[in-house]
Amino acid sequence: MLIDETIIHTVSMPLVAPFTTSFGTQTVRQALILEVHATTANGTAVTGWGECVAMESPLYSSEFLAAAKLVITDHLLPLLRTGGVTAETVGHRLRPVIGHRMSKAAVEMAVLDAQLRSAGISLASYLGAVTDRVPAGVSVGIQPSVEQLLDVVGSYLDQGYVRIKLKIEPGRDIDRVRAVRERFGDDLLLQVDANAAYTLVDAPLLRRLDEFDLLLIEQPLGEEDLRQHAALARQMITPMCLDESIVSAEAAADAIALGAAAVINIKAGRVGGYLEARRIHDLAWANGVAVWCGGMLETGLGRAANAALAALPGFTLPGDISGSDRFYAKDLTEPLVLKDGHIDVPTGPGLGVSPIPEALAEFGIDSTRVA
Ligand code: SMG
Ligand code: MG
Repeated sequence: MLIDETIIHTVSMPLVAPFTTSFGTQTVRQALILEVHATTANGTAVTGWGECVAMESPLYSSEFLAAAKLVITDHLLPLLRTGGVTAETVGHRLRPVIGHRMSKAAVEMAVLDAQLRSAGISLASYLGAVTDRVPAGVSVGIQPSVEQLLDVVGSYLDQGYVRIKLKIEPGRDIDRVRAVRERFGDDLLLQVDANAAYTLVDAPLLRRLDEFDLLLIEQPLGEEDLRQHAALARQMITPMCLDESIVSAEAAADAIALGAAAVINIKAGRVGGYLEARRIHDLAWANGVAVWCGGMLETGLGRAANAALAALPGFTLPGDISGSDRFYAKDLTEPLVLKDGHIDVPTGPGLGVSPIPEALAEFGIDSTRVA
């Protein structure tokens, strides 16, 4: 496939409610949407879509939207300009650029989508999906009060979500978890995510979470603190899960070897693409480490791709794969809908969904053409 041109759309999508984590509050999701126009070996024109999960500010990780756009335009797309490109070789072609995995993931996603659309294969079957629907968990932001938290959790449970993830931070942790456990009972699948808000000095505090029978604790310590996560894991009963720290299959291998991760949150964007995400799935599977699919407030494009990934056999825990309406009153694509606590895995070629032109026009704030 030859890439003819790429259009980088910046979209700004209002959230249905503010989303607060230990690093800040978001009311709008700005995202980069890549539209790749290519020509296949037999001369057919094909379009592929990719989504970059970088946030507006470098708070979740070092990557951020403005830098991602620059890297994609000036450093990644030029590496794909000469000769034919396949999805399987994009990662290798982009290797000279260090880091910038979210940007690389978006480019690979668009090429993969184009390739699969032209071949008439769904992303799910390409990746090796073994199920046609995936259980949906929901990530609940830090709420102003315990009462509000209980209301919000209750309404998600009423909608049918099968697992609740509570965002926590120092001062809004033990009491929040206790209140949710007491109100909704011992059968509720419950886990917490700290987004790196603690240090190893907090081990005695974090150990108090053990009494609440959580599925896991996600990324309590810093991105680079693999060894410290291993030390904390030895002091806790609650299974240790890593998110921010797992930036590649190599990082996953190190984390597993060190005993820093009993569970891994896989996000294709964070690790450089869906192919690396599948490699981490395979590695974890072979090591008896459970994985689940994380979320980055994706539009329908990334959400559809995540549902395909989560349909692989090693994804034994419910993911942060909520319905489109958990974040957006109106999605960029046809919405993904929660049905009986599950999200259907798209079956159409490629991602199986595309941006609706009117929605792209409505939410788009910039379009840059890169030849
Ligand atoms: O897409 O459902 C979603 C969001 C899930 O909590 C979520 N993501 O650390 O796992 C995480 C966060 C990262 C984004 S927070 C702005
Ligand atoms: Mg997380």
